[in-house]
Amino acid sequence: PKLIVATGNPGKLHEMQAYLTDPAWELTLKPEALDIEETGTTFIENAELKASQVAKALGHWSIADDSGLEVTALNGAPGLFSARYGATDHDRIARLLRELGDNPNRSAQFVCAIALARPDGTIVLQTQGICPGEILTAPSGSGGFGYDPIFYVPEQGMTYAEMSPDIKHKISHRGRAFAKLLPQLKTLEF
Ligand code: ITT
Repeated sequence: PKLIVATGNPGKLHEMQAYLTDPAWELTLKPEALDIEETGTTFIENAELKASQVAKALGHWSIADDSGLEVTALNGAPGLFSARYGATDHDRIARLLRELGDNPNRSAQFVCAIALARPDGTIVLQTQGICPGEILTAPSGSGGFGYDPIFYVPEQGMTYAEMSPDIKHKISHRGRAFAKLLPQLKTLEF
């Protein structure tokens, strides 16, 4: 069946496509004009909102990702507002580094919630993945998207932006969410 990927973020789309390789699903990008307001108070709620409303509007299966970066010393900001924290990736990174300043507590985590909706908008699967890390004092690396150049993962000794796509896909918040989702997706009847 057709599966609408309910995102307007090209970086996310690119990564989601790397997980959604089962030929049973015919991936299709959501039309740009169909923009869902993110009124939820959790990542899961927003992922469900986006998947459900896009599925209903188009009459096809839909999958959505809601994600963000939670910085401990900023009480979890930018969190749900990660996309709205600035106009461009550059602005968002600059603002985060400014607000964190020389605070010695650099601890942070990336969170990714994924939801899958049936053509009638019913949510049938939802899952969440988390990747702990640290915020650097300056960007490093050129891969990935968004906050990747300032998000350092101690286990890998690299920022998300320094990792090969393969490594990021394995260890990232999105990778961990999809690792839980994919086995369930396989057992679905459609
Ligand atoms: P859609 O809602 O259309 O999918 P969005 O960019 O608005 O796109 P979100 O509301 O979920 O999506 O915002 C997530 C933001 O968190 C995103 O814009 C990035 O700035 C950041 N983000 C999420 N995953 C990331 C990743 O793997 N690497 C870097 N930044 C990421």
